[in-house]
Amino acid sequence: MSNDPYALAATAAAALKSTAGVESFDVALVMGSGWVPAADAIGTTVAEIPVTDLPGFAPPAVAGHAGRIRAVTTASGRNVLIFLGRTHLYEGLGVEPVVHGVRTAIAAGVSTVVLTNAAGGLRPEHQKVGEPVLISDHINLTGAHPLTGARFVDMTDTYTPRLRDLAREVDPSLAEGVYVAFRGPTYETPAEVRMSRILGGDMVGMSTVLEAIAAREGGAEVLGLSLVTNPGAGLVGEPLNHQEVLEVGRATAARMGVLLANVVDKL
Ligand code: 8IG
Repeated sequence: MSNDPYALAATAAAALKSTAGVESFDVALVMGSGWVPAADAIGTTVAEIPVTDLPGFAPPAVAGHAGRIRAVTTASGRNVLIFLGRTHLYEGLGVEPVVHGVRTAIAAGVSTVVLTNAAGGLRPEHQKVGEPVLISDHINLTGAHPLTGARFVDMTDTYTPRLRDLAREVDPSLAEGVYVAFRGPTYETPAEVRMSRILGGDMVGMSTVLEAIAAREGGAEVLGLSLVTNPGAGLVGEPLNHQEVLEVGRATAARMGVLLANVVDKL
């Protein structure tokens, strides 16, 4: 097996296309914590493959992250890859497994990558738990980066304005915000939450930014959506817990599914 991550992604993409019997894919959706139940609304399942059947993917490590890739055809005839779960930097496997799904999707033909996550809200005064927020930009505080060498990729419009406009056509109530990514796996301290607000952040999470960078490097457009499942640590009294994240996901799955299906239809 090659130790070139792009060659590994090309190998995984070839296996994925032949297993699914699909010649090329158009769109990839990465379903974060809380978003997996929304996947059923996107279209008709053509195939579902455990990630571990393909080269380069780490087995799932988090409850609510199923570790499967679903190939779906939408009503409008688009071929969609849905990643039911993702690999996180905090799993300790390094940055390459984190972005392997996005690179595989791009190698399989994808030109639009929709990244979803569950996140802490830094603006509880106007972010309700269970509300989706469009990611307008990000701040990468993970201390990691998927690119090495002189790869001076422009990051001005990482979260493509055209796709955000389109998402707002589907749901005019969508707010936008800046996603601040930490490595995790701990949630932030209250001081780190205050810092993130001062830096201009609106949500905090442990995913998405490295995948967005890899997608931009690969020439794909990115749409990002955070499901706010808790206020950032210290902003309200309660300590944070992962079960609540999954419950918010289950409670909002229908709305998130309709939102994603309608967005994908308009792409
Ligand atoms: I859900 O408050 C979820 N994921 N870093 N902070 C970070 N990640 C999160 C949070 C949070 N809530």
